[in-house]
Amino acid sequence: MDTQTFEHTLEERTVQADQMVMRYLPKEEGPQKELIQAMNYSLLAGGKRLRPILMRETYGMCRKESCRTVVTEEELSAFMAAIEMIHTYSLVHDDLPAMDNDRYRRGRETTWYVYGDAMGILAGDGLLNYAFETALGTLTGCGEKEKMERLSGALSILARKAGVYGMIGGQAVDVRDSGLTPGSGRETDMTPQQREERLLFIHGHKTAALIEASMMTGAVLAGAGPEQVKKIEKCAYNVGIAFQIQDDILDVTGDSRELGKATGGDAANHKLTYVGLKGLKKAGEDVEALSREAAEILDGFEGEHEFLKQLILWLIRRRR
Ligand code: GRG
Repeated sequence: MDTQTFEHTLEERTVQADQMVMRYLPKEEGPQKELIQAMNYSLLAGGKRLRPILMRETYGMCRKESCRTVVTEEELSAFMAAIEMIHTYSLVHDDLPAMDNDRYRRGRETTWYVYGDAMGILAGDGLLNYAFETALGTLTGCGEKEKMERLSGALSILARKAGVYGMIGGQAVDVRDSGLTPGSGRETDMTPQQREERLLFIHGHKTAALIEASMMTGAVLAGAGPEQVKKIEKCAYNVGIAFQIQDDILDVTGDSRELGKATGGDAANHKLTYVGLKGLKKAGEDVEALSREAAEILDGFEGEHEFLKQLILWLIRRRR
């Protein structure tokens, strides 16, 4: 696939994912209208829609023509919207004054900055819950055993990877190490190896877990078996770690207008980052190596994955 075709396809897939998210927005009505406006404000702020795109592409790669209709595109789309809601909630909460205290995200003022702290917290809570309401909607009237197993398998992955043993767990360790909770702060007597292990724990949970959820749910909904799902998990872990390292790099070298958010926050918040640990050059090399390994894992799959592979390689050079 040449660069022009890739970019055109990416544009097309992003528009599709945008439309998908829009179809599932809660209606801005009732006494809680302001809460729903705050939820939709953050969801409609744009963003790359990377997670729903990864889900759809993995579903396409793993789907067998013979069982095309077990889980429909319609049901997949509910999961695509759900993962973007979970991701958006995490950004809304991460931006709060109690966490990163950011005023600018996705090229516009952050949710808490527009609607206030209390509504920012509730909008995040609302998005997380609405994500599960949306995905659970696929179970209504579902009598078929195989379909039920796939949908509930995908739901379990979503819940676990977003939770204590996934994203929230990673964020909690990050927040603690950054000294944001009473009596906390980075342990000063760690060896370099322990520091690297801690950083990989944080990156692997805070960032990679949701990327793993995106690709693994796509695979499970398509009917992939446990061995294939394991391979997808490893591939997505690599993509997630590379994505976070690139985020650390962009925090140092990026352009805030291009990124749609402030840069330099990691240094200002004394965060342990991959760039801080290994330096810019090695960080860039590791993004490349992790992404190439992820792309090789995909080559072990028979289903169509050219665009997915190009997307993973494109992320190496992303500027936003
Ligand atoms: C608050 C429970 C909780 C978790 C927050 C995701 C996260 C955990 C914090 C965000 C911190 C951060 C900027 C991490 C870097 C990786 C990342 C998730 C970047 C944002 O994702 P993109 O670039 O965002 O896909 P868009 O806006 O394009 O969707």
